[in-house]
Amino acid sequence: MIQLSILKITEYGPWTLTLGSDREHELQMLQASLYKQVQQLFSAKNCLVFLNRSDEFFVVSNGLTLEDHVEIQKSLKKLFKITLTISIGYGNTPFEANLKAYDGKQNNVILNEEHDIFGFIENKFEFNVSIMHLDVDNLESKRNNNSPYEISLQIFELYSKIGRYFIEKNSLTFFMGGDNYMVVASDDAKNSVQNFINIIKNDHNISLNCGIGNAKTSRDAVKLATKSLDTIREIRDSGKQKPDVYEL
Ligand SMILES: Nc1nc2c(ncn2[C@@H]2O[C@H](COP(=O)(O)OP(=O)(O)OP(=O)(O)O)[C@@H](O)[C@H]2O)c(=O)[nH]1
Ligand SMILES: [Mg+2]
Repeated sequence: MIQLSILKITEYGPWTLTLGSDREHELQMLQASLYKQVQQLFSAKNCLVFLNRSDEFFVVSNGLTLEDHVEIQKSLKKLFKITLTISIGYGNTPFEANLKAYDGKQNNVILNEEHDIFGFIENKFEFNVSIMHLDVDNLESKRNNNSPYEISLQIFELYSKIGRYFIEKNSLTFFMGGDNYMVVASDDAKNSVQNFINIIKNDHNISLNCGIGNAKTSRDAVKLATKSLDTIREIRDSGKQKPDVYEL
């Protein structure tokens, strides 16, 4: 079982209009500092935040109680003019947890009215999470023949392919910057990642490496996924035949 918390800026659209049209720089600075604070508050509680769109964040919040969420809301309220709405859900797969959180918000299932928290929390289950850290093998070599902008375009096209493939496996993909992607993965996703890597290699001539981490909390799972990825690099750099996938 996995628990997911989705944070979204409350009534952001109408609020942005109040800044007038010379607002884009202000919005970019606000979004960057908001992301920093949200990551800081949740990582202190052993979670990792995935930046979805800049006004929305997904957190694998295994182990966090309603009280933890209230505490984070109080901290954010002190720091920012805007406020956030939180929807919490759980499920057997990451995508199901996302649907449950969405359902809680749509149907106005209130967990804490004062702090804008909706959805469902259940502590009777055992919570686990699997993270797949995918990274392009030797992206640096592509720079010889491609300009920065062209590489970026390829990276975003790949993001879309990873997202589309793994939503079919009830999993959620996030772009982490550079050539890094993380999939909050179901068992089905983990079992099919080698097949996905083969498809991308054959169709697009891009080699991917995938480190997998499993743990109770998302921060631990991400740590293990990145460690797995680094292990693939170490095997490769020692001159041995590298695996495409490594799991801890
Ligand atoms: N989010 C995130 N970004 C990273 C990480 N490591 C590297 N990056 C980013 O990814 C870019 C590419 O770095 P690498 O993937 O190490 O370069 P590479 O040439 O592909 O080398 P290999 O992946 O070892 O084959 C860097 O410039 C960083 O922007 C990481 O752990 N997390
Ligand atoms: Mg790389």
